Amino acid sequence: MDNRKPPMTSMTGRSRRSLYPDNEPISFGWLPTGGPHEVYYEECGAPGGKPCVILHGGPGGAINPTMRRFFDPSRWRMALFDQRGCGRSRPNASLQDNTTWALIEDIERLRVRMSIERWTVFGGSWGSTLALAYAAVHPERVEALILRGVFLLTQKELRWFYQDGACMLFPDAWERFLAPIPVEERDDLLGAYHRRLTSPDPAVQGAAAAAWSRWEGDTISIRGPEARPSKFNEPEFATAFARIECHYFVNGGFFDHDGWLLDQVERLRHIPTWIVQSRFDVVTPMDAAWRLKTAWPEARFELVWDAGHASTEPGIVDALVRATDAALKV
Ligand code: STX
Repeated sequence: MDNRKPPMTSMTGRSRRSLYPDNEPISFGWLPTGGPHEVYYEECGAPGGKPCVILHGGPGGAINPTMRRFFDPSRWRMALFDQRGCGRSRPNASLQDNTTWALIEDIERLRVRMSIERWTVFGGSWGSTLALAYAAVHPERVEALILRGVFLLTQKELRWFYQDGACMLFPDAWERFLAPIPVEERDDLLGAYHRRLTSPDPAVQGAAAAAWSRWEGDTISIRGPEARPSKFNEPEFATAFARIECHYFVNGGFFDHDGWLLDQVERLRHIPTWIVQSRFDVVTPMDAAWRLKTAWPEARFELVWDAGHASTEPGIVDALVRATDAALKV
């Protein structure tokens, strides 16, 4: 039997790009913030290369070695960091002074630390939210934007994923998400989860964090459970991820009003931008990317049909690698 995999092709029959080879950080360290947080960062790729910053998802996720492989390491100088409370940043899972505006200040601290004037900003999911918010505050620092699985952090998107939407596609996983919450509290699942994820009882926090994180792990890929990232099962990752996500979501991303990000687009339209979106993204459905594209006709918009939310879906890797190559010419 011939069990070799067929070559990966796009819906147009063109062969697909894959990730750049694995590469090791040139340097890493912890950036002081003047407050309780120390932010872990890495510099990767070519010291004299074109600068970019890579923003991870969640909020509450972490950087990982795959994220640097979307960029040609011989041509880009990449900065990656674990956002406050995340990954190797200290203290882990802390919600203190943890807001979108604080993260934007950290991005600026990192830029100054690395003596970079302007950079390309790359982010998927919450990373796209943070990229847009950073560009809205510091448009003069952004050379180009590469956004995947656009998430505008509106009430509509939160309702879809955490209350009444995605449950229609994943009723089996949804049962597990509902399990820690008594029936009387299920009209406001974000609120019910927030109370548990901020509980002084570590057992209550841990159970809620496991169920919260599993829901996202279960729905993230079109390829099914085999593609679920194993880190969602690690208690330390799950706790930081769930606590920080829920904290940002009950606070509406700390934005001035619902839909604030979309209202900033007029000021960003001069920035060369690539939007990569999956048709079957259940976590951050295409509605947000479409609204962004409609408000921003100059942005290049690439729709990938055979993919879900994960950045590692083959069609998404292909589109993102082509986007970072194209951004070299900006
Ligand atoms: N959260 C979407 C998001 O940014 C609603 C996201 N989802 N999963 C992730 O990020 C990780 C893969 C980084 C955990």
